[in-house]
Amino acid sequence: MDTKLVRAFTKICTDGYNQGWHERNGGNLSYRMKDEEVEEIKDQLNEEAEWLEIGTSVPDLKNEYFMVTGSGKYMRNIQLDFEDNVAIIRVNEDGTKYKIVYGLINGGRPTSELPTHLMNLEVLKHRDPEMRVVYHAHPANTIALTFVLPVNGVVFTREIFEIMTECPVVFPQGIGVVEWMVPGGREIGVKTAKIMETQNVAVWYHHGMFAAGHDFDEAFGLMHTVEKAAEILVKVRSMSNIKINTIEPQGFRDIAEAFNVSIDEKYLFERKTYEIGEKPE
Ligand code: 2HA
Ligand code: ZN
Repeated sequence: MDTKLVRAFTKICTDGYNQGWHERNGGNLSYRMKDEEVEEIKDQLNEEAEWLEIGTSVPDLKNEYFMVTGSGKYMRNIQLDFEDNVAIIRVNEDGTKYKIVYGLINGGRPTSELPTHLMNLEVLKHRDPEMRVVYHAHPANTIALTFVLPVNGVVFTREIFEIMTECPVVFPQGIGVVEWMVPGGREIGVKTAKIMETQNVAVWYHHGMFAAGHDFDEAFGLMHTVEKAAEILVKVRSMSNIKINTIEPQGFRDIAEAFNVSIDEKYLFERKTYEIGEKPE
């Protein structure tokens, strides 16, 4: 299969691998397909495939088609063999089952994080029908921060916002966090989808990150921006736990006005010192 969508899906997988975010089979990707994209390849889809349990229910995604990476598959191999590593699935009439209508030609199942991907895509569709991409990766600096920052989305967001001026412009809604949990099931999917009701990025403690977007560029760009800021914060904290200069709360209000974005005041708490990871009063 060689369509514009296949090429764009493949590119983000390769780009993420080249960033070092996809060791072995780490990370996964899903995309809610447009009607015209399904139409384009309709004659290649096997609608006779068996129905399988999703493990959760996503009624508002009924009958829709998704392009998803395969469980245990390596992101670095997608550019070599798309049909072996990626699936197109269709969700059934009540949103509890799916069937593999294309791909995974040598067997296998969609990503182990399928419940999280579909629950996120459902919530994102409610927010904005054109939000179509959910991307999961294991970027090292973001994961490193989860060992030194409290499990607190406000603190995590403020630290990342302060470290690079671009951050509150790119994701003014901030970052949601999920405490360490066993991955792959419904429970972690529910927590992540709750975050995606209002935010585009969720950090899983000691595991990785989920980023959402209208398209692959947006989801990749968001992951890249958070991870770049996390890298700088790791460097700063490696030198000292105290910042002697930083962006002050009023600076963020000025950014919000200049770039016409809305930054929640909860992120703009006053701090007594510039100790990294300090919690608000
Ligand atoms: O695909 O990243 O979270 C492997 C994972 C599971
Ligand atoms: Zn993972």
